[in-house]
Amino acid sequence: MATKNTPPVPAPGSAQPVREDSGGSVVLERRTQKVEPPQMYQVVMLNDDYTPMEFVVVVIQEFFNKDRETATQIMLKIHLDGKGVCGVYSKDVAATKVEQVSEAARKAGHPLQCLSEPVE
Ligand code: TYC
Repeated sequence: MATKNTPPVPAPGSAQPVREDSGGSVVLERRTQKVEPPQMYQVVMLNDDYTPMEFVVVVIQEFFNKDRETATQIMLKIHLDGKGVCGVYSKDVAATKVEQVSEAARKAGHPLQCLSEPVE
């Protein structure tokens, strides 16, 4: 098999510091690798006075994969508090959700707004 005797390729960022000890031998120093989890983004939907509740519920079900009960609870929270989180995603996915919601609202003629922001 072609891959059998190939030397292991170090993962990016995993190169170990190299030094020589007093005897002139090459020593690889042990290093604990730290990988930060990626920054996540929450998609926040804003309340307004014109978008129908039913439209918001359907949008939350469709684009945030929520069941009707959960979508209704999120919509009511937004209606009462002025805003609410519909989901938490990687940066690119969150941006896509914002675009999908904005496009659906624009097509339907509703002023529904949403945005994405870093979590914490
Ligand atoms: N406040 C709207 C109404 O009373 C309903 C609504 C809920 C609109 C959530 C936007 O993100 C929203 N028809």
